[in-house]
Amino acid sequence: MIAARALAIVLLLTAVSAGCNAVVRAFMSPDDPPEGQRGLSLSELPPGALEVVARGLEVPWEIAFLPDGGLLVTERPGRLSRLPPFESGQVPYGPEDAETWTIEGVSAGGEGGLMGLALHPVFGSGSSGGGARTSPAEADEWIYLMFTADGPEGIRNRVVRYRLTPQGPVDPFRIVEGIPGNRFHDGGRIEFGPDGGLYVTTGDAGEPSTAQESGSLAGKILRLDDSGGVPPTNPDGTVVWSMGHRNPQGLAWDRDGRLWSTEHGRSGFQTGMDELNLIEAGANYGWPLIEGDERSGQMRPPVIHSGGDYTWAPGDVASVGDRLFFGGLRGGALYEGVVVNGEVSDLRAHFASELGRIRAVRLGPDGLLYVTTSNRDGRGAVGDGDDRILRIDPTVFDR
Ligand SMILES: [Ca+2]
Repeated sequence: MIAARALAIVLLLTAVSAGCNAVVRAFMSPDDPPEGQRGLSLSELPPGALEVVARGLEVPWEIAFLPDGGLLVTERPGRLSRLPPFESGQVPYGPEDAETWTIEGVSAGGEGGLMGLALHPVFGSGSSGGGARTSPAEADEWIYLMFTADGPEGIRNRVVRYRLTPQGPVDPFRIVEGIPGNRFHDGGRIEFGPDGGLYVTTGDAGEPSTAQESGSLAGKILRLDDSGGVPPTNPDGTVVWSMGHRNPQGLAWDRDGRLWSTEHGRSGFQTGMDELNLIEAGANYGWPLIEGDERSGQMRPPVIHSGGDYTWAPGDVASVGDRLFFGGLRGGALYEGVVVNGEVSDLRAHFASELGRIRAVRLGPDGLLYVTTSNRDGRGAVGDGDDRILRIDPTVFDR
């Protein structure tokens, strides 16, 4: 590992003299996973365990499953596409098989653009849900997108609700806007929790101190109702659910209902310290005051982190049984950890350096795990068919 780091530094210094773009490329190449964490490789999978669902995409950032078995996918440049249901063994879908809509107002640059996607919990049910949390009848058509927009105040991120009709998304309604944005650290994941709240991750937008400002929407995890209001059970009477985040990229609830979030640690000439956090209402996750195992006051350290010599640069996270799976962008792997009582053990890195950068990770209603590659985001090596949506039978990971 030390030799690998030394080599990386030599490559980096070589790249510095070769120009800025080369610096990024050398710096983003994946390291080998730490000793003892290497998981499965593609050659170990039984036939048919991994299938390519779609190819020829450009930075697919998030996917969602439609009631008819089809898929929605966002691409960061600003496109939303709908794919028909995928039959096992069929030819992968290409862009020509998708219905695609350009999302008005998206400004794509750096890490920003069209990012998160979520369906209302009653989407496609033909009802408003009933019970204590009734929604308007049209809620069964509501989808939500998070994207970067450029306006008079500069680059900002927003979450917009639409009605998804056969003709595409219509009636945009901004439910939260003015979230600080930048070429780096735009957060972007949105997800409805089991409590019906809409959770939103926001990055520090390159200004670390804002993560510690309770009045700023930067460096937070937000919780909203389905129209952008403040749920009465939020900790401080605002949309802020937790603070002190640098660039949280994933959200998932485990089978006990606990919320987990992946988060990028420091970058630049220092790397690593990427985090998997257990999110609790009103808690402070420390950025930029503490990282790794450091402690200070009531600030929460991550449950696990990558260490200072290895980088996950995590994408989204998904809960499958007693496992958490999360994607690695720079790490170039699908990570799997075992969850017991809020602790994570036995972390493994599957398919290390075999698929490239992995961003979206979702458990499908069919019990299969869907992931997207992100090799066309300017930081990866573009492989055959990239970017792709893949699905994997998670029982291959049973130990
Ligand atoms: Ca932290």
